[in-house]
Amino acid sequence: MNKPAVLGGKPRFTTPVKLVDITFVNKEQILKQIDETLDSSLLTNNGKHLIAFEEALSRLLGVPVVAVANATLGLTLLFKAAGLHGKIIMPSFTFCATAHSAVWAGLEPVFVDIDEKTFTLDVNSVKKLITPDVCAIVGVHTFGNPCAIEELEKLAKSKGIRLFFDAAHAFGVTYHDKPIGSFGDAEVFSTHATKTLITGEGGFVSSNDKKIIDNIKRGRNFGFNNDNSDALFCGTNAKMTEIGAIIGLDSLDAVDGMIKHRGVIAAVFRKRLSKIPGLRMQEIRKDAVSSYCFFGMLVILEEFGLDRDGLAQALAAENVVTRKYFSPPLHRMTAYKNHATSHLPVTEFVSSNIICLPIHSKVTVEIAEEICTAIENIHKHAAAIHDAL
Ligand code: T4K
Repeated sequence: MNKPAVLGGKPRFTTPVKLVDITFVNKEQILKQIDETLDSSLLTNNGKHLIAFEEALSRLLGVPVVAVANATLGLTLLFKAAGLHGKIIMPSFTFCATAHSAVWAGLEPVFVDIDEKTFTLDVNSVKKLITPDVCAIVGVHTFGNPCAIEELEKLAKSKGIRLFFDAAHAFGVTYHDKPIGSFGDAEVFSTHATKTLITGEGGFVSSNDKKIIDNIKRGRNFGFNNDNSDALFCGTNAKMTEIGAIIGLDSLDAVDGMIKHRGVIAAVFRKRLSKIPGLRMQEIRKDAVSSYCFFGMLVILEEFGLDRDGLAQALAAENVVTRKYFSPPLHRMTAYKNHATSHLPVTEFVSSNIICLPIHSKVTVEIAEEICTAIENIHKHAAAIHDAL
């Protein structure tokens, strides 16, 4: 085998293998619809493409949905719409938007530990932190792996508190053959460019609770009544544009094939990388199909020979882009430094060792195999790389 690029060998890829790479199904159709939309001058405010996008999502997930400008505002509007007050339980191992949205809605996040294998909420840790001032739990379907849904539903019900899911990564995920979208009291998806269903910036909330859906519909439009003659409450502006919806409708046509492809690439990674000491891949919940929005694995220094940062650096030299989602965890961020947080050992461990590999439609089986070969080679030369870095 060649020397790894980080030690002066030839990079395995001549152009970067990006972390995210977007494929459109019918770019000409998108451009035609954008052209017509520009000519119509109806760019936003409940236009026909937005309505078509919401209807398509609702049909697919079997639950009412309301599209929003991004998942962060979707979460904020949801917490407001549910009339929550007090503390809200969530993982610290998530993107900061999960907690920021709660704070913007006047709530106090309580960070809870995760499970070391699935990277999702640890139900026993949640149980321990439910006090009378906790009003809700937010589970995050991390990287597209569903939370322990039934256990959390049972727990929330027994405590009389609300249960929401941050499904930012989870479009295209199924659990017991049912699409993610109708679990808990509501779920919030992101359709940001880095996700499986994309509108550029965007997201949507799905819920069987009519009050929540109606309230978010008003809330995304300043809190206006039906004829915009009066603001019934202090809403915000969280509307999705027509151009976003046009891209989203195209993206919807791509999702099925994309999820299948990601499953194939994930299988290649699992088969090859599980043979290398010190690499622990996220365990996908039984009876679930993950979206593999991100492919996350832990790098254990003592077994692999390099830590996560060393592997990231060595892969960068091979022209493979990686990301450390989510590092640091939220309770280590400046924004939350004054937050009372219990000890979160698993979160600390996962967050310090996590690395996400590229997984998308342009990562072919050959590219995935080549990434695995690069990692094998890096492992083989780990001691030399360790000394060189
Ligand atoms: N909850 C969870 C669990 C989340 O992960 C997120 C967002 C949210 C809630 C909130 O959702 P939104 O309010 O955003 O709808 C990105 C995204 O900005 C963020 O949406 C996402 N999670 C988070 C996991 O990742 P960055 O700062 O890491 O992204 P950035 O710009 O560095 O891009 C990552 C990679 O994607 C790069 O390699 C470039 C590539 N990329 C990026 C963009 C924006 C593209 O190829 N095309 C693009 O347009 O935060």
